[in-house]
Amino acid sequence: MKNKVIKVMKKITEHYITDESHYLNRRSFIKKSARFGIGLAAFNAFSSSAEGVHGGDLSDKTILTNYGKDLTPHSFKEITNYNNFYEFGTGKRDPAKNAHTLKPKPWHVKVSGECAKQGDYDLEDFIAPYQLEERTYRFRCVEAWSMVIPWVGVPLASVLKTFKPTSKAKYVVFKTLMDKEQMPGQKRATLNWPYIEALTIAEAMNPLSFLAVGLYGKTLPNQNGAPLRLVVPWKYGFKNIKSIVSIHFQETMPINTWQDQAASEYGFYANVNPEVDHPRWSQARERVIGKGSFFSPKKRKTELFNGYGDEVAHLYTGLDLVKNF
Ligand SMILES: Nc1nc2c(c(=O)[nH]1)N[C@H]1C(S)=C(S)[C@@H](COP(=O)(O)O)O[C@H]1N2
Ligand SMILES: [Mo]
Repeated sequence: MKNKVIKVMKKITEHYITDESHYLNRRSFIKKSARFGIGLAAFNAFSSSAEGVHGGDLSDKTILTNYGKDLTPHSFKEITNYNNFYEFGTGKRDPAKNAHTLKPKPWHVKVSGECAKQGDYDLEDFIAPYQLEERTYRFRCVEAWSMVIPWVGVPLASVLKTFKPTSKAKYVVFKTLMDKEQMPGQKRATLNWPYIEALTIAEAMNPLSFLAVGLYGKTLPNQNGAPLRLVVPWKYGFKNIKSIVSIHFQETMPINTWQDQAASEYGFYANVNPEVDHPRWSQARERVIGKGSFFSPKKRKTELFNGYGDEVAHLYTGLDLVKNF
């Protein structure tokens, strides 16, 4: 089955890729994917329906903000049918098809480590104190595709401050649910489960950092990381960890899941940067999902920090962004 898929992919690749370096990158991508059984998904762009599990209306409780007011969001259908969520399979359509087994309610978040207010919180209580905001952010996956997504959620900083991190809290580590019944993809060792991501405390406290509980005015569909996921729009998509059950403050830099998988390819920072290529994807340009045609997809130039440099560049003064990719 896998071999068959790869053959088809090669054919598509030849039509799809005009640029030679892209073509070579794709080929090595395909080879590597065959070895690791990951990633071919970038080609499954042509979704039809599958609304996915989509919950309650949040619009009454949500204020609009100016974040992204000049951006045009992708459609709900695009945002919920072209996903990366390996706990439900490695294809872009798999999460929409499979994530119905996730039970986002009730949901608990454990807060631990270097903070005064450790505890086990019911998600309702965890989010209730904060004003929900709608923020439209650009979203950029390291696979060189992008979307625009209207999130609903709360600033991460507001939430983290209430737990009173100590002076030793230099990093915030997030974990996804570990449950093979709810997340059947965890039965296979595709990644080292549970999925882990982290930010420096300064990154986490940046006003752009966001904890999303919804999109398009409704609670998050399971495939987008229900009921709680991280949104850090200046970083590659893999930093945006889904279905969070644990927030842990610590002094040392952790190894995030994709770094653990391939440290030469995925770093800790993962800031969007057109000048630092991934071994398999040139980052100079990005394919805008759903725009243009199959043979001539719409592309745009990648922006440093995904266009959010005014807000976040100061976090990295003096840091070599080539070494610290
Ligand atoms: N737990 C978990 N979180 C995850 C992933 C995953 O496989 N598991 N994939 C990441 C990647 S690579 C991307 S691009 C985004 C995709 O988010 P979206 O499907 O909502 O667009 O989720 C990120 N968060
Ligand atoms: Mo991604």
